[in-house]
Amino acid sequence: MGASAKPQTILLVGASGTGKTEFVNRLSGAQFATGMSLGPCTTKSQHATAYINGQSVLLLDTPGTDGENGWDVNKEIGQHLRSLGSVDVIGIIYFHRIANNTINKDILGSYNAFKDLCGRRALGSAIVVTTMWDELSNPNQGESYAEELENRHYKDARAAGARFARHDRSLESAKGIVQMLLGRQPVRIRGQH
Ligand SMILES: Nc1nc2c(ncn2[C@@H]2O[C@H](COP(=O)(O)OP(=O)(O)OP(=O)(O)O)[C@@H](O)[C@H]2O)c(=O)[nH]1
Ligand SMILES: [Mg+2]
Repeated sequence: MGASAKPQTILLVGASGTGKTEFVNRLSGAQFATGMSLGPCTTKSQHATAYINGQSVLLLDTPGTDGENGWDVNKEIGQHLRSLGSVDVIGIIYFHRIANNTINKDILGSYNAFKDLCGRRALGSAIVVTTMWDELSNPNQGESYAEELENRHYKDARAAGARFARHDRSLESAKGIVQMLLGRQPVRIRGQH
């Protein structure tokens, strides 16, 4: 294994209440605040290290992007990354609640902020992760929502090489998603340097 001194880093982005912080806590043992209040829960980016199959990975949890605040959040992510010094960003995980199928202004705002953060190249190192499958009143509906996301709403991300995955809230599922990114070539995201 190459002895890179730079921490492998993954960014977790997406609308508020999509499960980003819970995902980080589950993998790293961190105890960052999670919650379902009216406003965003995470207001500043925060990072924690997880160990997966003997490899360490730095997870950068970011504030939810809703409506118009995506630009500010992206700026703050850039600042946080720069404060970490020299890191290798190996991927971006974009979270989407499957149980909330309506593609409204807030979700589109989050998606646009995510694409802007990545730029076209890094979009190929992104994973669109759907969460909250357990909250669907009809689990079969999830299948058609997921297909619609992939083929319609988020099709330009897919065209740029982004992959799609489902998270069932378990540790194994979170690990599997991160493993999809471990070892990838680093990408540069907006504001990193
Ligand atoms: N039912 C259900 N609840 C979940 C799931 N994932 C996370 N949650 C809960 O949903 C709430 C929101 O999760 P967070 O991890 O705080 O969401 P976030 O994306 O970090 O939200 P912001 O910090 O506001 O951007 C918390 O109460 C979590 O425990 C899931 O798959 N199913
Ligand atoms: Mg959060």
